[in-house]
Amino acid sequence: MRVDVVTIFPDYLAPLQLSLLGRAQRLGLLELHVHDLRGWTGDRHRTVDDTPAGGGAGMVMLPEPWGLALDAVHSGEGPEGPVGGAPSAGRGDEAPGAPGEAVDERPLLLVPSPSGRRLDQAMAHELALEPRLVVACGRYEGIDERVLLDAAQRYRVVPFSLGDYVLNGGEVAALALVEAVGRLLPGVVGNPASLLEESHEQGLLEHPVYTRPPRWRGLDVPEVLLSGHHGQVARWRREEGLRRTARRRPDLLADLLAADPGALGATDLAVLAEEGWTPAGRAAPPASDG
Ligand code: JDH
Repeated sequence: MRVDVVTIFPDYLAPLQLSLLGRAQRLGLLELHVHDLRGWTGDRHRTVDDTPAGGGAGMVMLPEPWGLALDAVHSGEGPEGPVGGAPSAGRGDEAPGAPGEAVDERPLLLVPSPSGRRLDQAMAHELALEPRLVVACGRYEGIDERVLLDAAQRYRVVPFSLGDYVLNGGEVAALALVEAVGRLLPGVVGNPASLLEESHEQGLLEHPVYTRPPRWRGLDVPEVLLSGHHGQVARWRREEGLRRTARRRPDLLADLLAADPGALGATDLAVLAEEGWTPAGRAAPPASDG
């Protein structure tokens, strides 16, 4: 997969050279290009912002540098010309769509925005199937809206949000997106089976984890984990994941049942009832001693 990121703070993306994603790039599994938007300015001060139309506080990013940047990146260029191999829409060997159905080959343009669609694991999986992603990181009060309207002629434009809190710009969201998508690319994570066991893949939070020593500061590793009974370990983990989800993220349980009404068995529901969670979302009646 090729990913291009356009930002006024290219150094913000430097951590993507570390660890797993750095290795993925050295192996050629991920090709990442980070571009400085100011390379597409024409004035002495390399201006990228101006006052908002209609007035108000803050500044808005100018359309002209963004228009030039997205044109150039679309054709595989940086501010100084070509970078990497010329991007194709794909490898040319993708499975075709339904006969007669047009396949939209425009690359995705992902735009971090406080008002975008919330990034989740399902979206990360969809993005991991793409041959090419472009991420446009805004700052200040955001990018002039006409940039996204114009870009829609050559890109599939997808505004996305990291979550319901305010950031100063799109760079942290770009980092999170590239990491979440990059680790799903074939060969990036050593054991692909481990990906499927993760939190947000099963629709539940994960069980707690422990290592050595078996007793630390008076705290013991749960005995079942030292028992060697794989079946009991699996049951304990499922139960702990369910309890955590009921306590911390009951919204995930509702989503899980909406997507798959059979996802929770009778044993699961009994555990959840102990935590005060019932399928209708109503609190279970308090345990009585009568
Ligand atoms: C991209 C600029 C800063 C902050 C709205 C309305 C003041 C506008 N999950 C996420 N949170 N924030 C972002 C994100 C923030 C960004 C940019 C993404 C580009 N910013 C910014 C707040 C507003 N706010 C009220 N006004 C008085 C502005 C821009 C994000 C993601 N992904």
